Order: sequence, then structure tokens, then C-alpha cells
Amino acid sequence: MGRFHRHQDGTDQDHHDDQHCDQGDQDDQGDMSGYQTGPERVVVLERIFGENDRLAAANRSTFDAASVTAINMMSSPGAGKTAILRQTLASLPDTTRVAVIEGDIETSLDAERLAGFGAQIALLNTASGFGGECHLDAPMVASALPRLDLATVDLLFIENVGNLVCPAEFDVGAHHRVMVYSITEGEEKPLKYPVMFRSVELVLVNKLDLLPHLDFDLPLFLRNLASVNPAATVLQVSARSTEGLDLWYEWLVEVGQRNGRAAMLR
Ligand SMILES: Nc1nc2c(ncn2[C@@H]2O[C@H](COP(=O)(O)OP(=O)(O)O)[C@@H](O)[C@H]2O)c(=O)[nH]1
Ligand SMILES: [Mg+2]
Repeated sequence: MGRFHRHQDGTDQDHHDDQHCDQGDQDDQGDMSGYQTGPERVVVLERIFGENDRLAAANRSTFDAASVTAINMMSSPGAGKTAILRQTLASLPDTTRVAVIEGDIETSLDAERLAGFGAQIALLNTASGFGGECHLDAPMVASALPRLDLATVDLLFIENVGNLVCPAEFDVGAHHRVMVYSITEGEEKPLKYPVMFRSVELVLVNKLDLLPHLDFDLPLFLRNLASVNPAATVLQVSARSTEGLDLWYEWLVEVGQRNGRAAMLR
């Protein structure tokens, strides 16, 4: 489904080329003037998104039936999703039973970084049977679920493929959407990629330990973020120094409890 996109106005369009999901330059969306959006194509795309949404709802029902809180973690490549998850797995109390669906185009490198902390890990390589997609979608996540024993899981993290565009457009069935943003990415990205920044309820502003070494204007970034998503909760953290991560763990406990998992507090 990587070539199809749901646009902000609610319409569906297919890719004009592969650049759309290419992290090399997402800024240039190309010339859309020659775009063909005939009625049949729109019907096909609606069917594709309808199928994704149907399966996302089924995934969510599966999570609800097992009292699992599912969190979709998104970011650019290298913002620190895996580093934050590694700290999280090491720091959450043993009473919180965790699983991770590790989405990557290729390799098991990130899944290996998360091994050894007692969490169930299901690797999902989009290059294996999913066309090397630039995001996870609901059918992919559904395909990973039989590899997890959800009856013994409280919290499921879904580490999405690193990309600031496509993952925001696909509901995978998670209850919460979280974004990791690295301060090395600049202040203006909320303005350039508003769909992603608007799609999340929490932004972890990561790599704060690097602030003294960068000319990153944190107040400007926060203003840009607030201008596209004033409702987002923002936590300033560092996976390296662990600064700020306690607030992230508190947030996790809170959403877990909201979903009926009192045991997570202990
Ligand atoms: N200095 C610093 N480096 C970090 C931090 N978080 C992640 N990194 C590094 O950034 C790189 C990418 O992190 P990774 O977790 O793989 O990002 P992902 O692609 O979003 O999963 C790795 O070299 C991490 O060690 C941080 O808080 N501070
Ligand atoms: Mg990763």
C-alpha cells in the first residue's frame, strides 16, 4: 500500500513516484499537475484504505479483548525510537509485561537491541513479503500478532518504519500514537510535515543531551509544534542521559490505567 496516500483533505491518491517515502528528500513533493485521479482510481484507493481501516479496527478489538494497550511509535530514521524503547524496557517495573512489534524495512538489528529485557519481540521486515514498504499498515501488524502471546502482555509498542510521511496515514490498530523527534532534525519540521505532527498525542523531543552542541532553537521548535498540534503533550527527553524519561514512563502508566490495567502501577 506504500504508493497510496490519504491526503489531508480526506482524498486518497497514489504515489507519483517512490520519492514520497524516500527519506532522502521528502520536502519536494514534485509536480502534481499531471495527476490522474479518475473516478475508478478513487474507488480503488477508497477500497484499499477501507480494508486497512477494517483490519485496524480488528487489531484494536484483539488488543482490547486481551487488555493490551498498543502504542504506535513513529519518527524519522534515527530519531531514537529504539534507544527510547531500550531504556523503557529496562526501566518499567516487572509487573508491566511488554511486547514490541519491531518494524523495519530490512534487518533484525533493532529487534536484537531490544532483546534480553524480558519483552516479547516480533520482527516485521517490510522487505519480506510486504514490498519493502516505508510504513507499517494494519495487515502487516495483524500478520505479526500470532507470534505474540497477547494474553500475557499489558503494553505493546509498535515501532514503525522510520519515515515522517507515510506511517501517519495508516491506522495500525494502536490506541495511542507517539512521535519521537530528535533535536538534530531542526526547528521547522512540524511546519513541513504537519500530517505526522498532527496525528500524534505525544511528542518525545529526544537527544536533549546534545542541546549544548547544537544551534537548535528549542522554543521556536515548540512554537512550531504548537502551531500545528496545540493539543499534543510534549516531553523533553534524552535516551542517552535518561533525562525526562520518568515522565514518559508516567504517561505510559496513565494510559495503561485508562485502558484498565491497574497492575501496571505496581
Ligand atoms: N546523543 C544521543 N544519541 C541518541 C539518543 N537517542 C538515540 N541516540 C542515537 O541516535 C542513533 C539512532 O537511534 P535509534 O534508536 O536507532 O533511532 P530509530 O531509528 O528512531 O530507532 C543511535 O546511534 C542512538 O544511539 C539521545 O538521546 N542522545
Ligand atoms: Mg529503530
